[in-house]
Amino acid sequence: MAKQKKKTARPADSAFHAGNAGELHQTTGERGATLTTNQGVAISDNQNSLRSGPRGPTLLEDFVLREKITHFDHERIPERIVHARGSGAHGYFQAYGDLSDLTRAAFLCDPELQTPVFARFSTVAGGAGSVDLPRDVRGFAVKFYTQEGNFDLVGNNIPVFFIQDAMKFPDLVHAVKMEPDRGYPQAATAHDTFWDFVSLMPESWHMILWAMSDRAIPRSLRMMEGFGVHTFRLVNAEGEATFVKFHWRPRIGSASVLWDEAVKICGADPDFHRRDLYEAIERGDFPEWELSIQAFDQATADAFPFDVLDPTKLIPEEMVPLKPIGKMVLNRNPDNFFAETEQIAFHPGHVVPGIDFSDDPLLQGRLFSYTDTQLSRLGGPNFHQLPVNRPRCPMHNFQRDALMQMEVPQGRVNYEPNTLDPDSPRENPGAGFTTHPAAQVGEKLRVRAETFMDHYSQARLFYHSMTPPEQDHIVNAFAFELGKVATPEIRCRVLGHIKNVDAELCGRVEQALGMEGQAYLIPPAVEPIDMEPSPALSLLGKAKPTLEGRKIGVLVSEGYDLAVLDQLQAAAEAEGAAVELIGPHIGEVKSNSHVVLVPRHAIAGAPSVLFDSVVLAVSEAGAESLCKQAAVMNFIRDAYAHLKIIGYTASSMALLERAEVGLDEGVIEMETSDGTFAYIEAAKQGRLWTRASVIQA
Ligand code: HDE
Repeated sequence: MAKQKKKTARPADSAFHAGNAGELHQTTGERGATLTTNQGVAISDNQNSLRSGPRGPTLLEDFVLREKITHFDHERIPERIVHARGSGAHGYFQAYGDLSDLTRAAFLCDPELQTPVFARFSTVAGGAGSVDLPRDVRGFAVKFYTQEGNFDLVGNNIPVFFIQDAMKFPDLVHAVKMEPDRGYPQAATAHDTFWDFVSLMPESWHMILWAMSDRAIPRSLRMMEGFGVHTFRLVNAEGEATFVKFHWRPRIGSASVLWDEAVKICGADPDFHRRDLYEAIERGDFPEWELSIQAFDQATADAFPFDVLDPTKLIPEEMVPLKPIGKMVLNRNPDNFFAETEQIAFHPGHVVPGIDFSDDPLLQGRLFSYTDTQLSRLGGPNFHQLPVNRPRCPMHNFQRDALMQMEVPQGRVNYEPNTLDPDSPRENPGAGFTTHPAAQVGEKLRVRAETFMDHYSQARLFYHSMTPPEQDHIVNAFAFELGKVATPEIRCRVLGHIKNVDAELCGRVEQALGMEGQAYLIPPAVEPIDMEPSPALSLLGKAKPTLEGRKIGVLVSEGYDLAVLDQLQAAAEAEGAAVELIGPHIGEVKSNSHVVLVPRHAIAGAPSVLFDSVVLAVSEAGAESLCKQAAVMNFIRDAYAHLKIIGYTASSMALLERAEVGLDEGVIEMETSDGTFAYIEAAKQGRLWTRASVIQA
C-alpha cells in the first residue's frame, strides 16, 4: 500500500496561519481586536481544530471548536408561522399637528416630536427563505417607540381580512401553507387546499377579490399602502372615545407589477423587494408614508350598511374621508438583519394611553396570539429585553427571572405593595393606561352577529371600483389560480362565489378556464347590494404620473453615445428616478468619446422585469452582436409585453427590429433633448395600457 505523504502544520503563531485559506488569513495585532470565545478567552488559532498529531483524530477537549459549532448549530430560531419572510428598517414618525381633541397619546399631539419607529414588511404564506413576489397579502407592521411606551400598528397592505373570527385563523393558515403530505407549494395560494377552504368560507370573498388584484403583487415595499384593518378607538384626556381606522399612504404613490413580471422576478431576483428597500435607504432615497385616520362616532357606525366590527369590511373613503395626521420616514437600515428584523416582536396589544381596541372578534383573538407566539419563537418571556423590542422610555416592574434574563435587578423588593423600598415603582392612576369603559351586556354565546352576514356587497364594490386593466388582472389571476386547482368541484364552487360577486366577472373567469356555465349555485346568506363605486380603491385610477423611486435600466455597449446617456441621466435624476446601466458584461464599457463606465449589471443577470422602464442605448456594432443573445431579445420583448415605455437611440434600432417589437407611442426615439423629454414624460405614466390590446402579459 502506498504510504501517504505526511504534511506538517506550520506553527500557529507564525505570521500567517496554515489553513485551507492559507496566506489570506491575518493574525492579530495589526487591525482588529483579538478573537475570543464567548467566555472571553483569547483564541490562538481560528483555522485548525485541536487534533492528536497533524493527521490524527480531533479531540473532544477542543472547547473552542465545540463552542463555535454548538452556537452555529442553534443559529436558526423557529420562524414566524405566518409573515416569516420580512424586511425592515428604522425611521421616525412625526405628527402633523395636535390631535389632542381625539387622543391623549402624546406622540400624536406634538408636531415637534420625532418618535423612533421600526417597520417590518412581510409576505404571509411563504417561509423565511421564500421569494419576495408571490401573490400574497403583505404585512405592514410598525413599532412606535413612544415616550409613553411602545405602540405597534400591526397591519397589512389590504384593508380587510379573510375571516371574521380568530377561531378560523389556524384553518386559514393551514389551508394556504404548503400541503402537509407533499410539502408544496411554497408561498402560493394556487393550490387545492387554499381554494377548497375559501370556497367553503363565504366571509373570505371580499378579501379574495383584493388578493386576486394588483395589490397582492406590489412593485415595491416603498409603494404599498398599509391599513390597520380593524376598527380601533382613540381616547382623549376627557375619556371621550372615537372609532378610527388607520391608513398608510406612500408618498411616491402605489404601483404593482404584472403577474408575468412577478413570476420572472422571483427567478431573476428572489430578494427584489428586500434589495429595493435596502438600496433606496442606502442611497438616501428614504421611503415615506403619510398616516391618516378615518374617525367616526357610534351614530355614524350605526348608519353604515355593514358592521364596523367586521374585519372583512372597509369604510369607503367617500363615506368617511381620510384625515392625514402624520408621516413616517424610514431612514436607516438595520445593522443586523437577525437581531432586528428577525427578532422584532410585534403585538396589536401593544398600545399606549389614548389608543384602545374595539370588539372586533378577530382583533380580540389577536390580542392573545402575539405574545404567545413570541414565547416559542424567541425562547421565553424576556423577549422585550432584546434591543429592538425594548421601549425607549423608562420601564419598571416586578416581573423577574425566566429564560434569557438579561437584567440584574437590584434590592430585596420584588413585589408590590411594599414598605421596604419606598422608591420602588407604583401604579399611577393618572398617567397609566385606562381602558375605555365601553358598556358590555349579553349572554355568553358562540355565534356570529347577523350584521356580519353580507359577504358579497363589498367584494362587488371592490370589483366595480377597478379600472378596466385592473379588472382584467383579476380575471387573469382567478384563471391562473384555479388553473392550478386539480379538483373540479372546488373550481365550480369558487365560480359560484364569483357569480355572487358579479355575474359578468364569473362569465369571464369561466371562459378563461374553459368552464362555461359550470358555477355551482351558492345561495348567499344575505342578498348583496350594489354600493356606489369607490374610486379610492383603484390604484391605477388614483396614480399620479411620477418617476420618483422608479428605476430605468439602460442597455449600453462599447461605443454607446455618451451625450444621450448624460442627457437621460440628468432628466431622470431630476424626476427622482434611478438610472442603472446594463452592459454586455460587468467589465468596463467605453463610450463613443472613450469615456469609461462600469455597468451595474451584466445583461445575463438583468432582465427588464427588474426595471420600471428601459432604454436601448447601444452602438450599431453593439446592436449587431447583442442581437444574437437570447437575454437581450427577452429583455426587449418582455419590456414590450409588460407594456413598458422603451426609449431607444437610432443606433439601437436593429435590436428592436430583431426582437420584432413594433413602434407605438410607448417606444420612443430619444436622440435629441426633445426625444429624451418625450421619453421621460411617457415613462412617468408607468405603462402603456393601450398596448394590452396588441399583447397581453
Ligand atoms: Fe397576524 N400574526 N394574526 N394578522 N400578523 C402574526 O405573530 C394572528 C392578522 C400580522 O412583522 C404572528 O410574531 C392571528 C390580521 C402581521 O413580525 C402570530 C390572527 C392582520 C404580522 C399572528 C391574525 C395581521 C403578523 C406570527 C387572527 C392584519 C407580522 C409571528 C386572529 C391586520 C408581524 C408573530 C411581523 C404576525 C397571529 C390575523 C397582521 C402567529 C391569531 C387580521 C403584519 O401571532
